Amino acid sequence: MKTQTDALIVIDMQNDFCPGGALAVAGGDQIVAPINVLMDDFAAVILTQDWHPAGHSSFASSHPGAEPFSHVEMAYGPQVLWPDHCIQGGNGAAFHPGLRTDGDLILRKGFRPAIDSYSAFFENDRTTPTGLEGYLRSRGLTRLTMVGLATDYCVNYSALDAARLGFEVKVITDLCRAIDLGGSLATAVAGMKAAGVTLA
Ligand code: VGL
Ligand code: ZN
Repeated sequence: MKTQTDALIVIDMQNDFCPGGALAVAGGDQIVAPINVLMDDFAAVILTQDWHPAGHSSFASSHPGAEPFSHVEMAYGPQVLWPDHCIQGGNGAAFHPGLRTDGDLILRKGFRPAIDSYSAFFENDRTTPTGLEGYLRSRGLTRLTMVGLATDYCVNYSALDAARLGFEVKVITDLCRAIDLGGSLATAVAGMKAAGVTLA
């Protein structure tokens, strides 16, 4: 029986994060089929979608002379500069064509031009809310299982914020894939463990 307090949060399973995409995560497409199966086990399924306007401030192309994967200091703190990805309405922003999208909620994030949003809960200033916390609380969903892309960025930030907000959080690492930029995967795993996130 499905537990009415359990939600599955499927993070950023979009074309641009899969092989062939603008910010491809190795093996990103391999987790589509098992995630589809896992959806059947949950009372609530939430999908997130990275959703940037063209010229977004997290794109290296918006910073003259900057290379993709370099770092800059934004008003809200350090920010990695990414290749242009997940442009609103484009094919790169679309979900992987094999992914089930019959979940309960599709939450878009990263749509404010001046601020990136890795987490499904807060933008990268760690204070501007996306509204997901309110949705979960008003439905009584207190136990969250997270899967998707990428382990060390959007999954990691979402898990840390959820733990900080008092949700019970599990990340199924087999159903995530990482970008792993300069040791970011090891840092993310250690950080999630320290925050009390269960890694399964
Ligand atoms: C992500 C980098 C930039 C992610 C999104 O989904 O992990 N990473 N935008
Ligand atoms: Zn993004």
